Amino acid sequence: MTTALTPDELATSDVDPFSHPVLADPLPMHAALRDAGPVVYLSRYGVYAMARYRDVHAALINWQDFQSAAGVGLSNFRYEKPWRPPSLLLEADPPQHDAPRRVLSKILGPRALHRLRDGWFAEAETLVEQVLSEAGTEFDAVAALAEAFPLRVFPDAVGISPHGREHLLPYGNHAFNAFGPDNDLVAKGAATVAENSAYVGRQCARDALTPDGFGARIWAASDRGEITPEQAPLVVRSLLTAGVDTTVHGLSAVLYAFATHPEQWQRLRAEPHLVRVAFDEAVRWESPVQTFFRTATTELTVGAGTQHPVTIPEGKKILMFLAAANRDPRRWADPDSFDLARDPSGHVGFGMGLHQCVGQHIARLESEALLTALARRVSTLELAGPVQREHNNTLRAWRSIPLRARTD
Ligand code: OVM
Repeated sequence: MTTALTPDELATSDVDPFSHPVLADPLPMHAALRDAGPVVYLSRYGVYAMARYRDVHAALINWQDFQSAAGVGLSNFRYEKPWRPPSLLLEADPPQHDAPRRVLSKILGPRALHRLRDGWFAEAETLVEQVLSEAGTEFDAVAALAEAFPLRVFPDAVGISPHGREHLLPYGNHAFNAFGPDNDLVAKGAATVAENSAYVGRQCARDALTPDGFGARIWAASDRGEITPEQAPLVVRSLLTAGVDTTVHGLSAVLYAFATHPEQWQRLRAEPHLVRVAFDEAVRWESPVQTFFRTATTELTVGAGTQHPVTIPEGKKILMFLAAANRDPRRWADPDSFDLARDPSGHVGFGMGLHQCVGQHIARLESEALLTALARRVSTLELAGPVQREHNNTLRAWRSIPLRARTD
């Protein structure tokens, strides 16, 4: 007979996952949390954490026990007012979650993407030509490619105005910081959050959107009664919140991976079909979205049938370390290597289950277009100077990746 560990008996850590030293290099903390047990109590915040692939995966597909509607950040919507009206997708559970999700997954599905494909591949070729001719062989891959490409294609695809787009990245950056504690990173965004939010809010109105973008299609779904007219602007807001910074840091991750793994770049050039696996392997390896919280809907027992099941009280937050799961040696052979020979499918970098990233096909198309254009023109890629991270409570983000790209 085994008995569940109570909070005072279970593995406990006083690490602050949102502190600057950890954000600078989170991998040692990920390993320590995985090794401490299937569930670890984070005493700083009074929350539970999971870092092993098996447990993170199981929790993500169990939306009944691990709810999203109380918020997927540290703050619990049962007790604290959210900083903005909650997302109808991310911060909702069935049944309320389902209609907005169905609408958006159709709009961002394979047929929509097929229409965009040739145009985005041409845009990527134009951008790469422009960077190589104007900047030459040395440039900052974050500004010149990872930010420039999504900003060139995605806001147009949504159908927003060309004016004011400089608010998009700071808004997303703050939204991802806001999932963490009320620390210096959140304070840094506070000065501009009102104007950035007001900008994003204005772009969600029907008359602010071009007639055949994703935004107009969301409003058309409300005309058909698939969602209500009150829901439509919030669904547009999800695209503008979740669709920009994530792809910027995902593209940065894959460019950094190739710059530091020259043999993998040669392999990609020899086998261009590997562009698709390359992006998913980079998302596994880097996990641009590092974490999300869930909330226990009832008292939960994790690891029932194991020697030390853990009880999580009802209403407690549980931090899911997607990044730690994606490098768990219990699941992945040689998890720290970036390797195009691996099958990265099953990674939890886009989440898993009902809430799995609805924009993942868009993200893959962006990277496919950009990497294809680069692989055609660039024979060798290397770092041209020290890289700089941008610390964020949720994102594994970059400020600068100086690259040298040879075209001979
Ligand atoms: C949203 C959303 C969805 C995924 C991530 C995210 C800021 C936001 O629906 O607003 O991060």
